[in-house]
Amino acid sequence: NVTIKINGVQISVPAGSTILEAARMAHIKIPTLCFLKEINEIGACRMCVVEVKGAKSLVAACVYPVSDGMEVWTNTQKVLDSRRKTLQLILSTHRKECLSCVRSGNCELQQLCHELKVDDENKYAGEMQQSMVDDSAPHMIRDNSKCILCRRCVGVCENIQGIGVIGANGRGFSTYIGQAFDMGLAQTSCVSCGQCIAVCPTGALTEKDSTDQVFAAIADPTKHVFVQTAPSVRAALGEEFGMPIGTNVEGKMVAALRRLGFEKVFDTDFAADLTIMEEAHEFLDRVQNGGVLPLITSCSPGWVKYCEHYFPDMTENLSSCKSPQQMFGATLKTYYAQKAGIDPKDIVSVSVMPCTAKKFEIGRDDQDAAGVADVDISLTTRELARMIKRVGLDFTELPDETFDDPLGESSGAGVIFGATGGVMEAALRTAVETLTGESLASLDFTEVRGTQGIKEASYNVAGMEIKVAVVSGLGNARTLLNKVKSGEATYHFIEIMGCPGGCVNGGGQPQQPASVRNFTDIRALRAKALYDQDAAMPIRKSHENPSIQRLYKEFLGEPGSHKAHEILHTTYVK
Ligand code: HC0
Repeated sequence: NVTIKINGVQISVPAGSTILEAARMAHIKIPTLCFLKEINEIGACRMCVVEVKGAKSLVAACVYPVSDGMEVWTNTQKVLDSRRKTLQLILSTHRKECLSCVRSGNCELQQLCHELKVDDENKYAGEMQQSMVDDSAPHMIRDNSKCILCRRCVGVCENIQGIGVIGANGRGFSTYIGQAFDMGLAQTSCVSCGQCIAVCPTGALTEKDSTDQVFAAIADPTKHVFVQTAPSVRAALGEEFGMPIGTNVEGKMVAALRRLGFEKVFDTDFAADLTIMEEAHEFLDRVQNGGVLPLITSCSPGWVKYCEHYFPDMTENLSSCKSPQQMFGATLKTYYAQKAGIDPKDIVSVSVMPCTAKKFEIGRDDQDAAGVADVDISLTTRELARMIKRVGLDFTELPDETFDDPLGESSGAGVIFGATGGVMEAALRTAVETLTGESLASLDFTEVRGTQGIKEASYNVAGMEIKVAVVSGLGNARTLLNKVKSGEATYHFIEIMGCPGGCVNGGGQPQQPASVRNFTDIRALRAKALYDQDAAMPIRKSHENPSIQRLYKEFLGEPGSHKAHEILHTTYVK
């Protein structure tokens, strides 16, 4: 440890801490804008400047390490004036559309201006950047007139996802974030993960909003509008209404969707169970009949697109299973439509996902079991929150309600899909019992839990050694797949999720500010909500879900049947 003084108060902190971290330990908040731990540590924006005794100028607290005997001041006039000037200069080129901006209320720039009393927002008014909007991609819009050049999007795309399709173009006043050669984002190998949106402090990056389309469909008397909600939405939606991170709001979410006017409120978790039935069957088939191994999960559309772009020779390893979102839509428009006597063409199938790549996935080829799109509109968690706010529902006061039958029944295995390792654990629960013919003594495969980017485990099942790996974040996927390709590592089964931590940290989830993200593991808190729900459920294995059993009995036959293949499986592009 080293001993330092902050604002005259002595404190002992671990050697190697930055001033920002040391101040946090002393319960002193230093504002930041560009800094995101492990994502963007470039010390560029100068919001976090502090005075250090002996230093010639103000230093950036986010990257400046403490040393023994250091004296720091975080709140002198010089410091406050400097931060205010930084904000005034940012505002001079910022399109201040704050009344209607989608980020109004949780914009980090707005919050800082408020805290630092920047009330002369036009102080340096002058030439503005030319407004450039890129709406070429299926999932998002970038409006550079609201960009503050913090480069958090660039950092997450390059350093975490290892994709790097965006960067700073131009120099000086003309600098802007864009793609090489000014291509549209759609022309690059962007995989639509939306991590850039999740880390953007302002309204520069947003998902393509489909809320008006959903309201219109609900108001159309000729349409039957059904909704499904992904596992991890319930673990994060409450944050939009001021609830603590990691609060499971499943019951209130169902109540809200019903009050919004959806005809039935169903659960993607049901389809997660269905995915397990098909994927476990596919896995055992490949193991027993010499199929391509390792089998790699295919439920994360960002990962699937990444595989097609960057590891095209491994698309044969991908499971042919559609994602649960798509399996749900396919089942809704075939099995359920038949049962309910509704023409699939009159159904509007809406999903609520923690994901922006799901907006891209709904338009992929071979995702139309009933001859029409399996899913018509995919909303993010944030868009659902906007809908709830627009109609004035008092979310926190809603009663807890339950999903509709039969596509609303799920097992604990379906619930944990939303966290990295969850799909693997769910698959193991079913595959191991199928292989051994015996009931598992413990359902908890704790080796594949946790937020580490790469996890490995090996299980002895019926005398066979099964080696598995679980990966989240595409940079980690690249690391692992290169080892698989070189023969350095061998596995039978790999789960890959595009976003670090899995869907709980998806690009469509509520945006937490840097002041929270830098000091809290939001992935772990949201994941815990799902594992707690699983532990408390009476049915925790996909193959024991009675509605799934009925679906096979009445409609699909066996897992892997011809009909199941027609409806629930898909193909990939090389
Ligand atoms: Fe996920 Fe899914 S678990 S990808 O992470 O598999 O988005 O939450 O809905 O489809 O079920 C996201 C989350 C899903 C799908 C499921 C899978």
